[in-house]
Amino acid sequence: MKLTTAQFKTDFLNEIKTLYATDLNDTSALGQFIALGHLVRRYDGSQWTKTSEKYRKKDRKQVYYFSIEFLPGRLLKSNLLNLGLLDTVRAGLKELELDFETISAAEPDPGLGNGGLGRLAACYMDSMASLGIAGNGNGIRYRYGLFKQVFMDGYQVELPDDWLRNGNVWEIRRENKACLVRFGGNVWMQPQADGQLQPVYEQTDDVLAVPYDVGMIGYRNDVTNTLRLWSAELPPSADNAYYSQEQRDRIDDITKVLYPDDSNSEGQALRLRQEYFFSSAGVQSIIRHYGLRHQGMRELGKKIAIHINDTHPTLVIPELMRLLMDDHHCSWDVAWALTTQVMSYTNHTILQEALETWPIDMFKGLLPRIYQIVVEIDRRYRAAKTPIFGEDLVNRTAPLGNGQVRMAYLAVIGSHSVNGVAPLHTELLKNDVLRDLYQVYPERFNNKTNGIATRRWVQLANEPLSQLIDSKISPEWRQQPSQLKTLMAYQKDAKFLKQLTTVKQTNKQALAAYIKQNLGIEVRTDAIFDVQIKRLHAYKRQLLHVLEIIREYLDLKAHPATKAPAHVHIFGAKAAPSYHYAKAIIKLINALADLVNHDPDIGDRLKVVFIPNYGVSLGELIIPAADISEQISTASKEASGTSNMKLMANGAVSLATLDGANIDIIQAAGEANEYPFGLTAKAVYGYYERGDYRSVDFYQADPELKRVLDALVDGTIPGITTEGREIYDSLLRYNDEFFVLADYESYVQQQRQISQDFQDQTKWQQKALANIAAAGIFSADLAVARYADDIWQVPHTLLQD
Ligand code: AZC
Repeated sequence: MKLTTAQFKTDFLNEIKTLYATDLNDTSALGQFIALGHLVRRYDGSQWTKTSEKYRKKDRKQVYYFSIEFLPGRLLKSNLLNLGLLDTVRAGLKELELDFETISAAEPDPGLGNGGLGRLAACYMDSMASLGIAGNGNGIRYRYGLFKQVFMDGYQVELPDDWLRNGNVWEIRRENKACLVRFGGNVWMQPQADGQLQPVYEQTDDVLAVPYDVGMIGYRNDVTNTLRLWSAELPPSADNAYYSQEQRDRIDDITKVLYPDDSNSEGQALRLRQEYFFSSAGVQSIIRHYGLRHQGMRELGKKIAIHINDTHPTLVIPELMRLLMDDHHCSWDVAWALTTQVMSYTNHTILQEALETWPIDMFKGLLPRIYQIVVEIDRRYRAAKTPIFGEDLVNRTAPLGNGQVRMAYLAVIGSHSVNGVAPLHTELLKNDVLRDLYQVYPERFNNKTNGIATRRWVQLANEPLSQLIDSKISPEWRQQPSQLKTLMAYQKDAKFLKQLTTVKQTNKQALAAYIKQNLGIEVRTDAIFDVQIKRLHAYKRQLLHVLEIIREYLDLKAHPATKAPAHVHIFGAKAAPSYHYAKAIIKLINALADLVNHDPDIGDRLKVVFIPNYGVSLGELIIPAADISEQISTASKEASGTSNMKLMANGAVSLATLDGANIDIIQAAGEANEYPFGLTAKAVYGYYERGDYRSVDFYQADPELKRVLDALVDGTIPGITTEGREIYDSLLRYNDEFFVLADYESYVQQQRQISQDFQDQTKWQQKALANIAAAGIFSADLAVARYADDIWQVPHTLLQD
C-alpha cells in the first residue's frame, strides 16, 4: 500500500493520543509497539475484508491447516515488510526520534509451539497468503506459551510464559462465531420417524469455543488470510451459577498451556481434550462457513481441503463424519467419501514414542459419540481389507488395537494423501514405520520436503546480507528465492567474498553484544561460530557436540601452543519439563561452559555459550551470525529439520549426518561445500537388524575418546557428579542408543578439517556462497506450491523459473 512518511507520523501520533490520552513522551516502548500494532491493523483492515470478499465471490476452494502448534514469531516487522511499509515506518519513527528496533523488540514472541512442526506451520501460513491461496490456520490460543527457560545453577528451570499479559494487538475476538464442543456424558442413537438414527446426548460437559483471528498478510499482493485460534470458555447458559469451581477449572485448563505434562493419565486426558477441542471447533466453523454458500454437502470435496499437521488434529476425521451424518443427514458412504476426499495428513516423525495412541477407555469416556464413529471406521476397514491383505496385517494397522486408538493409522485411513517431510523420511515411512499401511494404500504416500520463509529468515533476520545480495543480482530473489542461484556468478569475485565476510562480522558483532550483555561472556568475532539450535533430545545428539568441546578443551590444555582459530560453541535448546535425560545434558553443557569459559589457560580461544530461552526471535539473532550449522542427529531419526535450511540460507556450512533434509542440502550445495559425516540410515538399520552394536568397543579402541568420556566421571568437569555418571552410563552401560560413539571419530575429523579450512577466508566464503545460492530450493513458497498442486488442488501464484 501507499503511505508517505508524513502521513504515517500523523497517523501514529493520533493513534497514541486516542489509545493513551497522552503524548508520545509519556509512552513506553511497549506502548509504542501496541499503538503501532493497532495502526498496522488499521492499514491492513480493508485488505483483510477484501480478501474474504474476493474468496467468497469467486467461491474459492479453502484450505484449512490444522496444527496444535503455531510459532509465528513477532509479527510487527514482517507485517510491515509484507505490506510494503517497513521503510516508511522506520523513517517516520526516526524523524520522531524513536528507534524501530527497540519498539519491535517490545513485542512478545508468541510461544504457541515447541519447535520445527510449529514453526513450519507458521512459515506455511506466510507462504499461503503470499501465494494467494485461500489458506486458513486453525489452532489453539494457549493462555501460556511454552515455558520460559532460565538456568539456575546450570539447571533448566521452567517459568510461565505469560505472553498475553498486555493483550495481543494482532487478534480479533469473534464471540459471534463461538460454538459448543461436547465432552463426556452418555449418548445413544434414537430412531426417527424417517428411520434415521439421531444421537441423544445426556449429561455432557459443554465447553464454549471462542475464536480469535489473526491476520496473515501476504507479501505485497493485497491478500490477508486468517489464522484462527480457539479459546475455551464457560458456555453462556442460564445456569452458569451452578458450575462448580472444579468444572470451571476443567474448562479453563483446556487452553491454558501448551503440552500439559503428559507423564500421568490426567495430563494425557487433558491433551486429548485439547486435541478434540480445536478439531471439533474448527470443523464446525468450516461447515458453517461452507453452508452459508452451498446447498447440501455434495460440493464439499471440491470446496474444502483440511490438512492434518501431524496426528494431533486427527479427530477432524471422525468429527467431520459426525457432522455430516448427525447434522446433515448424509449416509455413512457419502460422508466417508467426502471425508477422505477432504483430508490429507503430514507425518513429522518416525520416533515410536511420538506416534500418538490413546487408551480406549479414556477415549470412550471423554468422546462417546466420536468413539462410536471410530469403532465403525475400524469395523469397515477390517471388513474391506481382511479378504485382500489378511487378518494379521489388518490387525496391525486398524485404528483400534491393543486397547488403544491409534491416531497415525486413523489419519492414514481417513485421508487421501499422506506425506513425509524429506525424501529419506518418506522412504522410511513407506518401508518401516507405516510399511503395512503403505501396502494397503500405496497411492496415498508422497513426499513434500519442508521449506522455510525466506522473507523472515533472510530478508528480515539478515538485512546486511539482503542488501549485499541486492547490490549484485536483481531484487527478484525477494519474491522468487530460486533466483539466489544466480549469485554463483560471484564465486570467484574476491571483493564480493570479502563483503560476505564483512556481513558475517556485522552479524557476529550483534550476537556477541547480546551474549556479553545477557550472559556476561566475551566472545571473539573472528572465531568460528559453531551453532546448534533445536529442541534438546537424545536423538539430536547435542551430546556429540559436547564430546567435541571436551576434546578441544583437553587438547588446548595439553598443547597450549596449538595454532587454530578460536572456536565459540553456541547452543539454544529447551528440554521437555519431564525429560530427565535431556535436562542432564543441559546441566552438563552449562557445567562445561563454566569450566571452559573461566579457565585462564584457555582464554578467548574456546568459549561455550548456552543461550537460554531459545525461540523464533533468538533464532533471528543467532542464525545470521553462524559459521557452522550443527545437524548431527542419528541418521534416520530427524524427519527433515528446518534450522538446517535457515542456517544454510544465511551462509553457514553444514556439519551434518546424512539424515532428513541434510541429504538434500548437501546435494544442492555440493558435498565440497559441507562437512558430512557419520553412519548412514542404512548402516544404522544394519546395526538394528544384526543387533551387534557395542559402544564399549569404540571406547576401548580410541584412547582420545576414552579420555573424553572419562572426563564425565573423573571430576574434570566440576558440579556434574550425578549427571556425568548418568550420561556416561547411557553411553557405555546402556549401549549408546543413538550411536554417539560410532560417529565420534568421523565427526571429530570434520571438526579438525573445519578448523583448518576456516583459516582461508576466501575459500570459506566460497562455501558460504554456495550454500546461500542453493538455499532457494528450500523456500516455503515452493513447498506450499507443491502441496497446493498435488494435495489440496488449489491455484496459486508462484512464479516459476
Ligand atoms: C519435527 C521434526 O522433528 C523435524 O525433523 C521436522 O523438520 C519438523 O517437525 C517439521 O517437519 N517434528 C516435530 O516437531 N514433532 C513434534 C511432535 O513436535
